[in-house]
Amino acid sequence: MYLLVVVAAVLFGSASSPATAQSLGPRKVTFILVDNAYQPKTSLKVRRGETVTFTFLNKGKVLHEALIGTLAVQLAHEKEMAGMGAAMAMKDESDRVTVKVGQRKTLIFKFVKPGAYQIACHQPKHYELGMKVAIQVI
Ligand SMILES: [Cu+2]
Repeated sequence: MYLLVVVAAVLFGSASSPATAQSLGPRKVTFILVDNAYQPKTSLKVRRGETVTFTFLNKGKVLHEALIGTLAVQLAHEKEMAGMGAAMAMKDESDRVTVKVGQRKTLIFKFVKPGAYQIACHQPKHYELGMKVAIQVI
């Protein structure tokens, strides 16, 4: 059963597009990071307990990041980053990556609890400029 799920993820995940990003099921989702947005901007629906492999590719001209978490997590990190002033790279963790220009990073994230999540960038001003994507965990 586990093997079947993995195979399905590989088969369907490779065709990442705005259309598949909306669908349910194990999958891979790729975001292009530009200045200052994620592409596609489409919101995602994820099942509770689902693990999603996210790939982030920075095609912008500045440093970006991707933090996956609830609104509370986003606001706490926004506050933390705002206190630091200039753009800086945070340490990669299980829920966040910093992506340099031209760099590609992968984050495998399991959505344990239902609720409203976001993927967001908290480099100076990026969050308020709308560099975020909504994720609904059902
Ligand atoms: Cu950014």
